[in-house]
Amino acid sequence: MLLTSLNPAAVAARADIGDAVRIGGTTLSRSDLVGAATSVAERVAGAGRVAVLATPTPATVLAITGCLIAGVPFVPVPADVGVAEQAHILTDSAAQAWLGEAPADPAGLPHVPVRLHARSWHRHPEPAPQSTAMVIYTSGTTGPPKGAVISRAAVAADLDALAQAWQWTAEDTLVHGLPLFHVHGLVLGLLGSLRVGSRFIHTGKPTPEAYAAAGGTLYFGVPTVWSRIAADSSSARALAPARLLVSGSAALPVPVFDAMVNLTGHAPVERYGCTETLITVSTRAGGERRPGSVGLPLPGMQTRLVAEDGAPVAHDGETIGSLQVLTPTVFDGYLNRPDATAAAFEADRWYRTGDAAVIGPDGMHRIVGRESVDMIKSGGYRVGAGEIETVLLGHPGVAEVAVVGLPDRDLGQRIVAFVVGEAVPDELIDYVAQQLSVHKRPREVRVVESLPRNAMGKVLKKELML
Ligand code: MLC
Ligand code: AMP
Repeated sequence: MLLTSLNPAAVAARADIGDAVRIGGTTLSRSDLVGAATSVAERVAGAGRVAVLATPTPATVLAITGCLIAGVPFVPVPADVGVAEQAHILTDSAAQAWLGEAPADPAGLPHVPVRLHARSWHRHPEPAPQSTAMVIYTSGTTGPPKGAVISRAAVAADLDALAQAWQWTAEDTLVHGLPLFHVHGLVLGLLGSLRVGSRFIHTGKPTPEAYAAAGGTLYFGVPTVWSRIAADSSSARALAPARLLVSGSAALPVPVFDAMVNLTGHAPVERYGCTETLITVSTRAGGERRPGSVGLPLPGMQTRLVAEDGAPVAHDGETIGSLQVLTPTVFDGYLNRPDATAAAFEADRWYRTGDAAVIGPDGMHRIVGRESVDMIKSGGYRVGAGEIETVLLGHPGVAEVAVVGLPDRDLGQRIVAFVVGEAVPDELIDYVAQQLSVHKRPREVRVVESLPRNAMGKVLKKELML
């Protein structure tokens, strides 16, 4: 039977093995973590939903852990959030307060600080497995981000499957420097460590030097992080004593995979997933780690490929189809968006990932790319072109706009806006950074005379990507 507890029970059980969390220059022992987070739980118990400004700090870790203990759903808000995106997240989620770090603009909500030195040892009853753990806002192809409602049972099932696939135990020290407002850094990194009982070290920025100095056994990174490490041979060599290096959130380029093998002696494990389903496919610590492949479905999960007309696609290692998954880790729907939730599923409850993939006769999966040009992955961040276009169209100097992701060696894709109008490019980049999250700003704005359109007036984005 699945143990659904997301309390840091595993952490508490290992008081003998010292520190639990190192983040923002502070180390929390196992009793610091459990005592201070339980004290947070006392203060928030009974709240409907709270917002957590997810900066990589002890206050954020304690706020999140406290919510899990109390069974209060939390909404991680991007640390670099802008005004329009924050207003949308707060209104849509109906968060009642900020918990943990103080936002620059609380937007009228009360702020409940976390007391690092408070302690409580009260035992809270375990919340129902089907109850909501968190609501993570994630971009679609159009419109503002949608709140994916993720249950405690989904998180627990995913972490247990990953622990099995990666032979992840309480003896590990997990290191990463990723944001705590998305699945990778938050669910896998932080909540994974709490559930498995491993030490958790957050490096701040995920620089090659910081990864090299951390002395972990298990490292998580997006491909941009691994590619920067591969370009810094002395930092890469310092990772040789680690047990496992894991890449995900975007495709790991084969040359980066090869460079990591050469420099660290480790073939990276690559895994695939999304906010809505958590991680569903991975190569294994004890199995083949094939460059360019994300491996096999995790235990308890199924995948299939379908053609445009819905017909099954052969698992022949060549034919591309739309990837769908059936998994106990799937989300409960988008908050306030029954239309979008319904559109995300087939009638038989398989989730449409929006990714094109190939599956081999041996079951190994290769992700070919996104089906929509309007979903951009830059540095592992998922960014909807429509969201940026809407903001840019609100600027007085912009008459028409099309946002695309162009190939980029460092970031996978870089966000580029093609604009018709009088605006100054740098002003537009800053404008997006103020309104949305800073990481959603275009790297480049190209002012053009006109946008290529078809007879119906629709912008031909593929032409902009040539
Ligand atoms: C960036 N800079 C700019 C700019 N864009 N300056 C001017 N104009 C612009 N348009 C600046 C930055 O502020 C920074 O300055 C410097 O340039 C380098 O920026 P960068 O290239 O963005 O690098 P960095 O900030 O280091 O970010 C790279 C990164 C980051 C990899 C660390 O993208 C990242 O954290 N990605 C992780 C995303 C993630 O976790 N995704 C998981 C989603 S969950 P300065 O001064 O700061 O150096 C998911 C599920 C799954 O996908 O499968 O996991
Ligand atoms: P997000 O919802 O931010 O978690 O982004 C999910 C998307 O990231 C997926 O739908 C894929 O497009 C992409 N993705 C995640 N992991 C991988 C991977 N290993 N290879 C290729 N794409 C990936």
